[in-house]
Amino acid sequence: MPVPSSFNDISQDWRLRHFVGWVWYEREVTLPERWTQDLRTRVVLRIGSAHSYAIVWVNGVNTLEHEGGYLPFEVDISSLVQVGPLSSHLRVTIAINNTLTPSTLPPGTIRYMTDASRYPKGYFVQNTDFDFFNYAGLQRSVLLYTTPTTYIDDITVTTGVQQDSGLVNYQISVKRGSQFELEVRLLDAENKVVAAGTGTQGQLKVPGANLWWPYLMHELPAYLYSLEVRLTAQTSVGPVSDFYTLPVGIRTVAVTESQFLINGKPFYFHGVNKHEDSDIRGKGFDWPLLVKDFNLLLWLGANAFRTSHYPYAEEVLQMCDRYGIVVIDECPAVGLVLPQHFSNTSMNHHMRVMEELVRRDKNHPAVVMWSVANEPASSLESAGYYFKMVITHTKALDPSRPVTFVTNSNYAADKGAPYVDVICVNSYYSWYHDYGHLELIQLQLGTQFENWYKTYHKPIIQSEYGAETIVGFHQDPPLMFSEEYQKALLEQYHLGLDEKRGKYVVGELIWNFADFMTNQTPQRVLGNKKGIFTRQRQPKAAAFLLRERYWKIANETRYPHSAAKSQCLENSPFT
Ligand code: GCB
Repeated sequence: MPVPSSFNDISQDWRLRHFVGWVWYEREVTLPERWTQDLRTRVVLRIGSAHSYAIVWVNGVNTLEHEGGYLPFEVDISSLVQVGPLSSHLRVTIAINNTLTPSTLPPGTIRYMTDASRYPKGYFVQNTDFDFFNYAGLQRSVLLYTTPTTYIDDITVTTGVQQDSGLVNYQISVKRGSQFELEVRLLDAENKVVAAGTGTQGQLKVPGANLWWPYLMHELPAYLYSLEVRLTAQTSVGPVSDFYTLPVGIRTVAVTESQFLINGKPFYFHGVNKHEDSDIRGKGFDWPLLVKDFNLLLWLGANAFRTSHYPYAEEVLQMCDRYGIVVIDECPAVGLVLPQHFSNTSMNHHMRVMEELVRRDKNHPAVVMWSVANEPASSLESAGYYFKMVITHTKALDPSRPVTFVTNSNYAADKGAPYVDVICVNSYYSWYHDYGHLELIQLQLGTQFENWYKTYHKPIIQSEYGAETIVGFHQDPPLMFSEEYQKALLEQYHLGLDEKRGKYVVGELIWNFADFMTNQTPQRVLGNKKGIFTRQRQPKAAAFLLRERYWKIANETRYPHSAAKSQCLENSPFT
């Protein structure tokens, strides 16, 4: 089985595609001698993600268990590999179970079919309440790496702006040592040192700082400094040093009653929702696919996406930092629709997942907001306390970013909305309601926005809208599933959005960037086809429509950066 990849679509065996239960990965490797003989070296096994429950053995010794499929975990295996002169042989065994239960994220239910006249003995199905295929396996890289025995464990950076100076606050956690020194340097993009400090925490001041701006908002978007942290320490077996470089974007994020501000300027999200999904790989990480997706985002004039409906690979966020694509970072809480999904067990797990997510993604300037869930049954009584707790916990973990969850509940019934900073609302007018009646969209969208705004006085993002479209289906006048219908539906939504844009609607994210695989149901034709690109990343007609709109929005004078305007025009398809 290749790693990284989902296991489902690799073989010709249909049983593996639908398999629910334990799968086993095993790999033997030879470690460099220095790793096993130098006792100042710490050897770590890091798993980028294992969906969904994993147990890890190293040379047959049970070393680690982890719950949750979309975040990394690691274990110090030094004591297992530094056991003698011939210890360089290593066997890593990982058992993974993709079963989803009421307390996993996302949740699911195993249902045993007991009617012996219709099902064989022991027959069960995995039920879920989300609309993507539950791909599983080692979908991200598995790494072995080393650090010194006293090492830099974590760095937390937050940034601010004071007049024309950038402020970089850092906090460094060092583990397994008390006698150490830390030197910190901040380098600009030309590798010039612009500020320096020492110790585990401090503030660096950068006069005349280049701020990190989103794509199309400034002539020099996505400016990154690099923070170098150098540790020197004394250990019982001699001196060691550790070194780490962290890209840093200096920017601020704030939310008012009606605006989303980046560096104090109103920001309008014009972007997409994505999935980690492609032919053969499933949710397996793949660089060519990622770079292709970024080329499409830049082509489209998209400045943002939501990691619907789970945290994406770290490389994705690194690309966002580098290209100025703003991210709403979502945790895998999708399909919380039953009362038992709001239990204390679920809540504790949900909070742990948020801790892992914030720890992993907190330093990415591209991440401007956390989303703690997608379309939960937030009108249930228990959802109020649940979201109050999860959101409060997330804000305590990271006071520097707003927090939201994405709702499709009625504005008057939503028990979680009081706790979010931004209302993110999904609606499918003229698709799941009033099928085919495009003429109703503007009225219904206007009502939706007015209701939410008058109730909460918070900025609103249209976080999903769209239409299922089979590429190559044509009908004029437009009929559902044709490319013409997708275009016409988008046009009606855009008229409604333009009514409120610049007032309190601060963004629109199309559902979806590309077609993606789902469970088999009579409603899905080889998956969800609401992509503006096919699963193979070819444009449908709607992609061109959206491209025209996004570049127009970017070119509007609302962005008071004249340089950005000219840059947009240079790259824009309309010059
Ligand atoms: C939604 C969900 C998304 C689905 C989409 C659809 O509201 O958030 O996961 O895929 O609708 O196409 O039905």
